[in-house]
Formats: sequence, C-alpha cells, structure tokens
Amino acid sequence: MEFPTQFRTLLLFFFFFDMRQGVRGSHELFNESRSVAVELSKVDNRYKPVYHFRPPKNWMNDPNAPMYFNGIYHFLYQYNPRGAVWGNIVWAHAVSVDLVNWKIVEPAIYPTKSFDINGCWSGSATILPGKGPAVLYTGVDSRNRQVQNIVFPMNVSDPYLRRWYKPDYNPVMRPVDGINATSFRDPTTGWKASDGKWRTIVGSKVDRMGTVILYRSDDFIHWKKASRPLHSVMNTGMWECPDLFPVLCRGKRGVDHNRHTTPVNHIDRCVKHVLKVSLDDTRYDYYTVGKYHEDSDEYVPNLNSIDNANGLRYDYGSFYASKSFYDDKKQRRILWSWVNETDLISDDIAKGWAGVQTIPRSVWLAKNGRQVVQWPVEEIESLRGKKTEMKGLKLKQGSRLEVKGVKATQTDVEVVFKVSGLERAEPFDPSWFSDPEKLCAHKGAEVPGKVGPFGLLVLASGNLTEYTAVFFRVFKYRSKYVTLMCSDATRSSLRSELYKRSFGGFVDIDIKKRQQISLRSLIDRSIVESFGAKGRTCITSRVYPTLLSDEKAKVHLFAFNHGSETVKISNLKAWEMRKATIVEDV
Ligand SMILES: *[C@@H]1O[C@H](CO)[C@@H](O)[C@H](O)[C@H]1NC(C)=O
Ligand SMILES: *[C@@H]1O[C@H](CO)[C@@H](O)[C@H](O)[C@H]1NC(C)=O
Ligand SMILES: *[C@@H]1O[C@H](CO)[C@@H](O)[C@H](O)[C@H]1NC(C)=O
Ligand SMILES: *[C@@H]1O[C@H](CO)[C@@H](O)[C@H](O)[C@H]1NC(C)=O
Ligand SMILES: *[C@H]1O[C@@H](CO)[C@H](O)[C@@H](O)[C@@H]1NC(C)=O
Repeated sequence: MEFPTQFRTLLLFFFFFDMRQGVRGSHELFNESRSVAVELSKVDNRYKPVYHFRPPKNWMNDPNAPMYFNGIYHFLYQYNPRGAVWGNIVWAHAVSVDLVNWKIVEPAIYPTKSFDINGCWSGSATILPGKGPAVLYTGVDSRNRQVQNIVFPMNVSDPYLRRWYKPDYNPVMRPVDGINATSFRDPTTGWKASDGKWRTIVGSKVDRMGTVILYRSDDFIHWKKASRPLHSVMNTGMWECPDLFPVLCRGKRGVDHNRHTTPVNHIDRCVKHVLKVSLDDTRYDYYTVGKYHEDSDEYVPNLNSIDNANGLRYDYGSFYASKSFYDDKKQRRILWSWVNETDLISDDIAKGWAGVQTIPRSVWLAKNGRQVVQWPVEEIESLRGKKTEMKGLKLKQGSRLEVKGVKATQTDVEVVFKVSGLERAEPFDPSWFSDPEKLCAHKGAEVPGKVGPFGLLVLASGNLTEYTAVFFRVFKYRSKYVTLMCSDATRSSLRSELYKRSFGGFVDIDIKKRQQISLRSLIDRSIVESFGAKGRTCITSRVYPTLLSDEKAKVHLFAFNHGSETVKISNLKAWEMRKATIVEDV
C-alpha cells in the first residue's frame, strides 16, 4: 500500500506550514521526521499493547506474506527501521511456533535493486509444492513505477528462512498495456487451477473503477496478464491489498486455495469464495462472499452481496490492509490486519512506536452463507492468567457492575447478555440501514433506550471521566429486530484533539429466537478488539486514556445497561492477560 492518510495529512500540514513560514521545503521535513532514530531505552510503553504483535519500536503497517512452513509461522510486515512514522519501508520478519510469542529476525526484503530501489511494498507468500515458499511483492522501481517482483528463501532448510534472494530477472510483472504505473500493487497468494496454470491478482484502478488484474503463469516466474480482470467495480477507487480465498459452506475448517479443486471428501464439495479489497478511498477493508469460476477466471459476488463501500467489513473499526493465509497445522484460515495509531503524529514520534496487528483471527463462512465469522485464534488463550467470573446478575436501567479482580488494562472478557422485553424495543427507521456508524454516534452509550444500550465500559476511570463503551442496542423493525453494535471512543480520552470515533455495525442474528447476545473484548492498553455475537460483527478501536499516562492510576472495567428493559448477565468471564514474548533475534 501507499503511505497512510495520517502521513498525507502531515505532508499537507507541512505544506501549509511552509507557505506560512516560507522557510524550508516540505521534503526536507518529510525526510527528517521519517528518519528520526528511536532509542529503545527512550520508547514510551504506556500505551503499547502487551499481547498484540508489535515491534519493540518504530513504525509498522501492513501484514505481509503470513505463512506456515515446516512447523514455523512466519509473519512479515511493512516496517520503518529508522523512525516511528511511515518511510524507509522494509519487510521485517518475525517467526513463531504458536502465533503468540515471536522472535524478530533480520528484515527479509529491503530496497537494493533498480526494480525496488524506491520501495518494497506489500505482497504475499505462496508455498510451491516440493519447492517451498515464493513471495511476490510490489517494488517501486528507479522510475517510480510500481512493479511486481519475486523473492525466494536462500535456504529452505533454514527453519527461520532468515535470508532471501532476488533473482535478476525481476520484475515479473510490469505496468504495461495501459496499467497505471502508480496504481498497481499488492499481489496475492497464488493458486493453481485445474489447467495446471498458476494465478495471482494485483490491485489497481482504471480511472475510478477499482479492479484486480489477473495474471497466469506455468512456472510462477513468467507471468502473463489475462485479457480480463478477475473482478472490477465502478466508482470504488484504488483497490489495495486484495485477498481471494475459498471457504467451505459448512464448518469452521479452512481450505487451501491450492487444494480446493480436489476436495478431500464430499462434504467439502460445497466451496464458496471471499474477495476482500482495501479501499484507499475510505481506508477500510470490505469483502463479498461469492464464487470464483475457474472456467471463466472470474469472481462473481453473491447476488445479495453489496460490492462497494457500503458492503460488509471484516471489522467496523480501525482495521486495514488485512491478509489471510491457510494454516496447514490446524486446517484453518487465519486473518491478520494492521491497526493504525489514531493519536497524533507528534505523539507517535514521542512514543517511539506506531502500529499494531490484530490478534490473528480464524475465519470461516457463517451458516447462513451471507458473511464470514471471525474469532481470535485459540492460542491466545494460553496467555490467560487470573480469572474472574460472574453469573446470573441483573442489570436494571442505569446500573453498572464492576468486574473486579483482574487488571483492566490487559484483559480478555467474554460476556453473554440475556435480553427481555423485545416487544418494547425502540422503532427502527429503515434510512438508518445505510450508516450504522452514524447511528452509533447519534444513539451513544449515554442515550437511554429500551432494549439497550447495554455492554461494557472498558479502560474506564473510576469516576467515568474517561471510558470506551462497547455495546448493543436492539430496535424493532416491522415484525423483526435489528441489532446494532457500537465501539464508541468519544469519551475514551480527555484529550480533545484525538480522533475518537464512534464505530458501528449491524449484527446479523435472530435476537428474538436467541434472546441473548455475546460480546468478547480483547483489551490491551490502547487497543480494544471486540467480537459481537461470537464473531459475526467485529469492531476494533484505538484509545489513549490520559488515565494510562499515570502508571499508578486504577483502571476499571464495567458492565452497564442504559435501557429501560432489564438485561441479565447469564455469564461473564474475564482473564488478566500475560505479556506475549516478542524479542529481537537478529
Ligand atoms: C529526501 O529523500 C529523497 C528519497 O530518499 C531524496 O531523493 C531527496 O533528495 C531527499 N531530500 C532532501 C532535501 O534531503
Ligand atoms: C541451510 O540450513 C540448514 C539448517 O539450518 C543448515 O544445516 C545448512 O548448512 C544451510 N545451508 C547453507 C548452504 O547455508
Ligand atoms: C494513476 O494513478 C494516480 C494515483 O492515484 C493518479 O493520480 C493518476 O491520475 C492516474 N493516472 C491515470 C492516467 O489514470
Ligand atoms: C477522575 O479520576 C481521574 C483518575 O482516577 C482523576 O485524575 C480525575 O481528577 C478525576 N476527575 C474528577 C472530575 O473527579
Ligand atoms: C488511521 O488513523 C485515522 C486517524 O488519523 C485515519 O483517519 C485513518 O484513515 C487511518 N487509517 C489508515 C488505514 O490509514
């Protein structure tokens, strides 16, 4: 991907700053702030997550080439080794046996050749049968064109795959035949169709039409552009970081894209596909469920799938440039995503670090086939320490219940709310369907309702001058119900200058039938990752309570209900989370 919005704003800021001051060229400042060396001993850890993946210091963005190979998980990522803002990007590389604790080894890819001298941007890994991994990535060449390159491990027997080499025949895909040379990036994992040819897609745009260009190859090295793209949608702008993968119609098991044409048993014959794109226009990740047709080499979304910035999102909060891989160890598909900082760039420079990855999530198709479901990988539960549990408690209107006994700055909390009085729920206006985020902003945790708002107040001060509210609200619509989930950061910090959005998404469940809804939140200092209704709707927020700037301040976790209908906590479990071990081993 290209440099982040935050940075564009910085550029703009310096541009105007220059106009006013008339002293220095914007590029000088740009260059300076992206290479301000960070001393490890000076890194400010107060807001730094302890069990989410993040390097000890500096800037990180997109996940790259996640894979499982020979017993080791590899996680590579866009990284600035020389500062806490975007710039000087290399592919940093971490390895793990459990997806929780990581060893950071030397960077795998960095600019060295004419085909990547101006940038080594995002890409993906493909395990070539009998040969090992190959990585396709976007290079920015000496003429500032985006091209696609290939690299291989120098020694596939080295368990950590520490060193990689770039063949001289790179680039393997060039921006010719009308491809826009500055909008051509982020190749996906390759897959082989039954004609024996490899495929990959690359994100692009034609004017305002977002598109994924299809390439075919016999040997994974010589690539030929197909005459038609795999998929395009009018007026969606640049498609970054596309991801295409198969999902089984039933069950949580994942499928390898390179095996889906020869299913292992009859149950596996029903396979659908997911195509995700990161829309540069809005900076969020959208997906559709559909079918990749091998004969025509096209992806066709389901008829009822909205295929633009009004469509489904993996996560309705801060979450971008995600990428999945098939984990052969546990036969599951795992999704990673970058979560950016939403404090100020000056804060990031002062902190000495910026960027977090989500807890890796298992992904599968929901039973109704309309969407995917996501759940933190089970390995993360190995960090659960001290536990507290509550059962059968009533939350009357206006009541609040403190979850005590666990450190509220690093917590995994899972709660099941039993609802009642649905027939008295607030009426839903169908015009609200188009913008759940606006609805969350309008009907916040403070606004009393009927069935809800109820949920959690996390990273809260005792007197509630600061808190982040993660909650549900149920509405009545015709003879049915609409369930809204919000993650509201508007009161998360006393600092008024921060980005404090009230994110929201609808939850596709039959609340009348279930009469209950669950919520899991992974709270980790400045990140709150929430999973509604067992992972049907997910929302991630970044928050910077001033409360955390005082190491000794007491941080609280509450359950609450501001609806007139009583809500019951049938079960609440909270665990204090231990730190993950993330060490450099270069
Ligand atoms: C800024 O960095 C770019 C690329 O790294 C370089 O070409 C340019 O000369 C630098 N500008 C200044 C003013 O240092
Ligand atoms: C490749 O890695 C293996 C395992 O670490 C090692 O034994 C072997 O010497 C390496 N080969 C080369 C050529 O470095
Ligand atoms: C190519 O993409 C760039 C970056 O978005 C854009 O500024 C430019 O107008 C595009 N060029 C054409 C010919 O569409
Ligand atoms: C609320 O609590 C915080 C931290 O516990 C404290 O710093 C602040 O002064 C309190 N504010 C009020 C208005 O009581
Ligand atoms: C994350 O930061 C916020 C606040 O600065 C921006 O509005 C988002 O666009 C940004 N997200 C990405 C993916 O860059």
